[in-house]
Amino acid sequence: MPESVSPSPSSPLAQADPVARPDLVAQDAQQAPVAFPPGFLWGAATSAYQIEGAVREGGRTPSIWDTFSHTPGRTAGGETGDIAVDHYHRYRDDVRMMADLGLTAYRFSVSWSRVQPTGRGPAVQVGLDFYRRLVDELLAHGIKPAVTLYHWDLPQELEDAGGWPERDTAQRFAEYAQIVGEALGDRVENWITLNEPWCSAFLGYGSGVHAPGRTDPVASLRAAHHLNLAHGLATSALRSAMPARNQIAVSLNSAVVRPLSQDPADLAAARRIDDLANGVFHGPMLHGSYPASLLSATSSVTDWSYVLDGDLRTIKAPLNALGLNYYTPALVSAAPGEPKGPRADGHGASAHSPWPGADDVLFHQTPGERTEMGWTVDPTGLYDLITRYSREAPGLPLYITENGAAYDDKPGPDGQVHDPERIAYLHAHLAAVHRALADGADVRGYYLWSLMDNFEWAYGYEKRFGAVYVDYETLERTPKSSARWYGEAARAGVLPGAGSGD
Ligand code: IFM
Repeated sequence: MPESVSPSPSSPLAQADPVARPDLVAQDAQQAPVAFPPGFLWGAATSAYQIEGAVREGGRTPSIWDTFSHTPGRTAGGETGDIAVDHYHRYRDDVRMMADLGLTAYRFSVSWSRVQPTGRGPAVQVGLDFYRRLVDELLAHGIKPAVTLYHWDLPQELEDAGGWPERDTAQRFAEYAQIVGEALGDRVENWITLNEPWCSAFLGYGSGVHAPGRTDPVASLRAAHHLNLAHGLATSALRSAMPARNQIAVSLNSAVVRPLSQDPADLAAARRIDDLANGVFHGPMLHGSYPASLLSATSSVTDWSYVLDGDLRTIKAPLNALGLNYYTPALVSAAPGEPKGPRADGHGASAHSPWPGADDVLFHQTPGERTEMGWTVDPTGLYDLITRYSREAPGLPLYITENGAAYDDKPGPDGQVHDPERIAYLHAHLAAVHRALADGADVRGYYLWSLMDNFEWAYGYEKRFGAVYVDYETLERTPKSSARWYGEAARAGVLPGAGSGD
């Protein structure tokens, strides 16, 4: 690796560096009201393959998720995103619903193969027109759009050419970013290059529970590097294609990794997972280097020779903001000599690990209440994550670009969907955001995952993350009580009590 390699200053155990906001602290101390700063964005998020459907319309070609979901045994019940929740045809009603609820922001992703079917060459205008219309509709309803360029749906043609383990895919992504930036940059200010590149690299090419379903640890690390490179190249391409006022960010599912004990072996295990979950992305993106501890821990897997001269400078292209996606913390310990096998790391069962070079780390279930995903509800993790990145990237505004919970929601006898657990979840996590704000963090907005129930990847439609219930027979949308509760918060900029709204 030609460029200098220095350890990332991150530590999973480090403390915040607050510049306290007495106005917000005082409100917390009195227990009410929990008020957010003016201009704070109250959004919801979705992604193209999870909601659009219309997979064969307008010249769109298959992405890796079309191929994967159509492969027997890959998704629960063999479910696919062919129809999803038909947002492609219903987007006008969906936008009106968001406006009626009171949302001020909406984060969606662009389907690469709808815009550039072969993953290279000229754009298909029909594909771009769909997103132009969607953005116009959002703006007409006073909702601020945030565009994610890549939420896991690589055009299949690019996977056939080698996918993310191949360097050329990063160049192709920059070309695609330029196309979308030119098409939407005049009306969309908030941009996100990649969503959760950890999942693309390590679930897609390591454990294989996500598309394209490959299980090769070397490929997963190559993919991680080329996703980083794609982010850096795309950031520069977007800057050249769009007005300077636009904000460019990336959404990381940065893990909150906690050691089971203070035993040095457990601390080292936590460090290893922290490097593979976080440092592998924020190291080069924020600091221009891969953590030295990551390079040494993975040296038996790869020599990192695919990191070429100049790559780290490219990847460190300046950002305007950082997106954090948070669901649950990870609890780990050392397990020397532990045989390889399926792991309870919260990312699906596979005989193959998504953690290259960390086969001797054990994941434990954190105690406490759990969601339908089996993920422990722990809002302190969100506070820790925000304060960590406030220190890790001082001066960089933060957005919570995903946070939410799946529950087994069903309409009650009154036809309404009552989801008090989700209200409690949202209340607790927004209160954690508020506490971080009061302690000096610069959080500019929160996007609930997800606007409506949708295709939850390998879990098919069985996990419902939506604030809006979708009847999968009729595709009718019914706002759950959490949607009304969240809309009330958005309108007032103040959290209603967790007990209200239901
Ligand atoms: O549904 C996903 C989303 O696509 C990415 N982040 C996590 C969500 C819940 O699993």
